[in-house]
Amino acid sequence: MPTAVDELTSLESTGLAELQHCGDEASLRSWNAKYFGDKGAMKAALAVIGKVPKEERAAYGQEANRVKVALESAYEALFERAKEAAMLAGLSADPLDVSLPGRVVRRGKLHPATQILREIYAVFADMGFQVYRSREIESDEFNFELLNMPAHHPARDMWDTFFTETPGQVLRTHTSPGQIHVLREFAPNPVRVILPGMCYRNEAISTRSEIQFLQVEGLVVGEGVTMADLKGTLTAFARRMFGEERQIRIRSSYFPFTEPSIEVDIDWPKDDPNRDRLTKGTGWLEILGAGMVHPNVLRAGGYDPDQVTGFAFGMGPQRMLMLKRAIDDIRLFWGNDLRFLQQF
Ligand code: FA5
Repeated sequence: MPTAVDELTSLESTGLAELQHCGDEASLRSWNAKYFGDKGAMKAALAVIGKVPKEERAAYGQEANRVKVALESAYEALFERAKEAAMLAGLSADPLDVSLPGRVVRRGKLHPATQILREIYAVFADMGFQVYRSREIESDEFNFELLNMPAHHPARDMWDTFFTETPGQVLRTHTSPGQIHVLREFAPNPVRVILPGMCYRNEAISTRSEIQFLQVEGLVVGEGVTMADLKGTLTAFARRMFGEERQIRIRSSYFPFTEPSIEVDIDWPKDDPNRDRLTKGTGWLEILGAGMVHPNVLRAGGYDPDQVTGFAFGMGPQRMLMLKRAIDDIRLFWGNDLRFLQQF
């Protein structure tokens, strides 16, 4: 009469013999289910260990483990071999020509407007400015009134505005209302921030003006801030942005929220044939408006104009990229023409 251990040994030899007959992956898998599945023979052999007579139990346990490992490793070796054979058969049936050039995966790029914004952030970051974001839908109060432009003020004509269906809510016409948000948040501490973002105006669309465009506002407030600081900051900025060889022109101007006010122009590249058309024959393109923060604006922001002064500016990053790269039409920015975008 065979002992329980003998039965294990014969399980091993039947198992190995059957394995030799498995020619492909499918038959190997069903062999595996037969021996190692939930109701498999090996599982059953391990489950009865408790019923084996005590004196045989240790030997049975040892033998069961040996048989299990032997069957498993024989199976795995054959399975690997079958997989490799299947892959080689597939390759010779459907050959892969490794000498064919691969398909180029084009890398995505940042939009030129984002690239110029980041250049601007880098220059101002070096001068100690923080980036502050504020909303694109503003109240009439923030867009105009708190910036020293009451309802009747003729200066409102400079910004032909898109109104929303909610009374008193407008698409901001410039980033300047952000000044009030910053002042109210920082008062009474010193301020040195830039505020980038999208602005909207009901403009006659042209090569230099869009109805939707970016601005970067700047605001510095503290004790003893002067016009000289403003000119120094803007000149240093323009030198880094455009290089030493480009010319900067500062003109006096008017904004209700600054006093005095200035505008800054940069000379269009002299060798560009579009120079006259884009600069209306002047050779200059305006990039920003600026000035010393009006006392009424400081008051609206919670500061005492007898204690602190400040300067502010609002620049057009798209105009700056036009000047840097002689781009002849601002409409190219949002036109989604890849032939334009891929050049950056
Ligand atoms: C203003 O918007 C003022 N808020 C600027 C300012 C800020 C003055 C703080 C004083 C203190 P202006 O409308 O000139 O000013 O616009 C400023 C800049 O935004 C322009 O120089 C130009 O570069 C850009 N810009 C204005 N309108 C457009 C437009 N329609 N399309 C593209 N860029 C524009």
